[in-house]
Amino acid sequence: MFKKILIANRGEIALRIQRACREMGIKSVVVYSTADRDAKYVKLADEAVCIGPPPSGQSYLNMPAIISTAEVTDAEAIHPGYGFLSENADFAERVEQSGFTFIGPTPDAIRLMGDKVSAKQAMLKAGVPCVPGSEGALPEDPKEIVRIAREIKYPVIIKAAGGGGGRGMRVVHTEAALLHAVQTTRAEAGAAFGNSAVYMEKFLENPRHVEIQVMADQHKNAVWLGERDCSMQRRHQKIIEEAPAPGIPRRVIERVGDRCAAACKKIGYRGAGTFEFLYEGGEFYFIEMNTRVQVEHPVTELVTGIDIVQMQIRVAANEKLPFTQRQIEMRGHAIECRVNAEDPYVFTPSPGRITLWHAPGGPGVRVDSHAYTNYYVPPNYDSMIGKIIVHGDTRDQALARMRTALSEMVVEGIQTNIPLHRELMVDAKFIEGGTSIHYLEGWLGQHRR
Ligand code: MV4
Repeated sequence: MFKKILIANRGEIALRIQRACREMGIKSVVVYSTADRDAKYVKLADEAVCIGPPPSGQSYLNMPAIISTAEVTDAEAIHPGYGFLSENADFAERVEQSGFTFIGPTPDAIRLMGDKVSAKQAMLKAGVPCVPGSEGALPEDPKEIVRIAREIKYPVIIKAAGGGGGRGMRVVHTEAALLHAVQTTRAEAGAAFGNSAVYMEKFLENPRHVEIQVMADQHKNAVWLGERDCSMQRRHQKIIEEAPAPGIPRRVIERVGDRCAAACKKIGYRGAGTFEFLYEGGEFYFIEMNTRVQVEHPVTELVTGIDIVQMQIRVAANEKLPFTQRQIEMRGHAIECRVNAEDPYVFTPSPGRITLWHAPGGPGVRVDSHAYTNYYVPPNYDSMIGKIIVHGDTRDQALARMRTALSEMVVEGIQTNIPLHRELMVDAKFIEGGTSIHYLEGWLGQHRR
């Protein structure tokens, strides 16, 4: 096992990784920007090295600064967390070429999944159900493009191969609008991602977003750790996630989960990963794969009892997965609310000094946050300052525990989205379960103030 790991991230996930290291007897090095110098996890780290000014480009995205910090501190491995460099294949490659272990998949696997066209082709080949669409990237010939759309039937969606996470997409309802949409999406994709390849899919009008967590070692073992429903989102930012996904028959999930694990084996995947699906009309349709640990991983940890971050470290150190698929048991229900420093209804960021922070507790309540009373939320990064995660024997118990937790939570000095969470936890449709990816935006329109 590693003796020392460098954490190339900030905020709650830096603290989360640090906790995993400490529990495993591994020393941790954190790198930080001057905006994060007072963060608690920086003080708690075995070693902390300032790598630059607040802008991410000069700190958390600065590959030479991070790799040279690993060199001078004698770290053996680098955990990239989520966001920043976590899905950057060139970074993973440079980490390994410098003699360190990248805690994540191989650069090849990151690259395969980073290109959404090659990702979909690989998944189709591995037997994972995908959204009906073009075979690979769209050709140049306008007649061919029109033919493909007629075959798929309108509405269709044009997506950039280099996009993902909601960037570079355009919905097309009629043949009249098709070629212009393809041209515009191509041009935007070329400018934004340096790759103007686009592909076409049937546009699913009212799906849920359900994802499968996988974990693979370097000894040809791969398992899936259940699903998460992440449909409650606004502008591609998830705010509530839960496991299991309400109302989906177990056999349907098991079939797709087994496909995901088999696909991991087939492509030689290692580490943690997430297969993103749209779920509509009782069917799963693969859209993208994320090759990192995700913000919402704790809901899976609470229902499986498996520490995903520790497992990432173990498989990176070449250990075998300590369980088989049959040994994985899902118990109860977990819900996560992301706490953002923002106006709860207008969503403008609300950085600044937290004058009072009181986190909830009690049975089945977990809070993952680097915040505390007197913590200053810097304006330079994502507005998420923590997560409240609850577990219960049933979804009803989890909901009740989340309501209780939210009622205890106190954050003063800045605005947060906690009032929004309190309202959603008593919303009849959310309580019923199974709302689509469009529900929250519709709800916000109805509850405008
Ligand atoms: C789609 C779709 C409907 N049909 N693909 C948006 C993010 C990216 N990961 C894929 N996305 C979508 N792809 C087809 N064929 C609708 C979305 C989508 C979405 C997906 C997941 C979560 C939130 C979303 C919000 C808007 C659109």
